[in-house]
Amino acid sequence: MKTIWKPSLLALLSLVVPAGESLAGTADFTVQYQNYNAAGPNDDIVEAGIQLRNNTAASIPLSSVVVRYWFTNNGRTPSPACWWWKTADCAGITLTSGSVSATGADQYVEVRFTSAAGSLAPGETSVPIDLGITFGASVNETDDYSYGNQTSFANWSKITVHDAGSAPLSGLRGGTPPSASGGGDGGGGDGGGTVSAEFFDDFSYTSTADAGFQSWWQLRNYAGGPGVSGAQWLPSNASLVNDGTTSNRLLRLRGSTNGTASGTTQVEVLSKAQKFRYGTYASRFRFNDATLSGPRLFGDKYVETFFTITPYSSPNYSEQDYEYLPNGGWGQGNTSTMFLTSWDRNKGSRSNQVSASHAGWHTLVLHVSPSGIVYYIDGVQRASHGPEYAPTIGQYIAYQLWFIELDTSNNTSRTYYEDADWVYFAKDVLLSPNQVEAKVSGFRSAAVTRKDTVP
Ligand SMILES: [Ca+2]
Ligand SMILES: [Ca+2]
Ligand SMILES: [Ca+2]
Repeated sequence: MKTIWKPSLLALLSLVVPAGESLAGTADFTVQYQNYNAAGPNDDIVEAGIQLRNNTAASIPLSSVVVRYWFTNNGRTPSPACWWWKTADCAGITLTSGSVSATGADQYVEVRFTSAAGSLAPGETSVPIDLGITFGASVNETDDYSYGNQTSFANWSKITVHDAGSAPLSGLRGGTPPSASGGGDGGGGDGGGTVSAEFFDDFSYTSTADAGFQSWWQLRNYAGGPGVSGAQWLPSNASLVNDGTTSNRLLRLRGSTNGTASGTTQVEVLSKAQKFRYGTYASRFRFNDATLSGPRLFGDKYVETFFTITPYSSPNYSEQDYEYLPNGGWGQGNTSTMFLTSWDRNKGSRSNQVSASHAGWHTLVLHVSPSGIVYYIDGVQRASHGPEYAPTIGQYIAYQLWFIELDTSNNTSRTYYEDADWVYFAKDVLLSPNQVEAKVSGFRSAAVTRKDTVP
């Protein structure tokens, strides 16, 4: 085994001349690559210099993406290693590998970033990641998809960038992945997110009395938790409204209180079907800090939520929650906080918090697979929970607005609210947030306001 060569910092400052290569797929990132060991295509080591350019207008946390290097292992067992000059001991990076069935690749090494890796500003290019993959014996590199005899840094589309947590060939953010050879796991090799069964509702109804709405959704009218004891759950707290001056319709959920339990109403909209398990769940959703009417009182702690659930009484109970607390609560004082929480009957729960106002429209994308649960907000991964939280049976999709506690000192009526523009589910495939947006755009272009092919 050779020692992995560490390029000098001086050499790293000289580079980056775009090669003008045409890049297919999404283009949030451009990968630049130098083969540090171009002289040894048939030895025991791959040595790739990799750097990422953020092509978007937004700062992107590196922890939200991964880099995949694709190769054939020629029957050997690879051991990935790396140095990264931004943090000399490679802190900020972890490496893993996985199997794949694709043209030029039966395996890939995935570079992941911890929060310590920071963010890439718009237009910024990272320092090089020095990726080494050792095999313990000679292998052929020239049959590897990501291999190139490229002796200085230049654009390279065959090393790819994906959303963290995505399936091997999915969640594309930069470069062109190898073509899938057979399989049909729904991962798709086209970066376009091949979907075999899906559920979509643009909430294009006149009212909740519409037969279409009633055939897919149920409005809670029975008392009980969660929320303030004695509060009512009112079907009439859900309605369909116009999106401003447009004809696009929104599902609006309202909760009201006058500071007393009996004067408090909550709302739940639950799918009639309990058939959603693995796949991509998504909703474009408006959280609000302001009230619809009356004063905003920080003594009112309440929850605006999009979530999945199985009956709490079930031995197979599971749940994945986006729960936004505009007025704080649950130990957060008055600080607006998003709770991202996964539940399992036997394993308890795991939660991450984002302490910031989320007022306004957001696209929520949830990946649920046997590997675990990943929460995205506006394309940025905000939480990842392990396989112990993967649901074991079909789940419902739901929205609620409910009160944790009330400001009982003020008897002025006030109404809080949230809006859902659309909801989407793709069965057994993990779509990137960009792919979800593309699906919804496609439905709208085709004038599809609702669709359900999920068995
Ligand atoms: Ca080599
Ligand atoms: Ca090979
Ligand atoms: Ca809509």
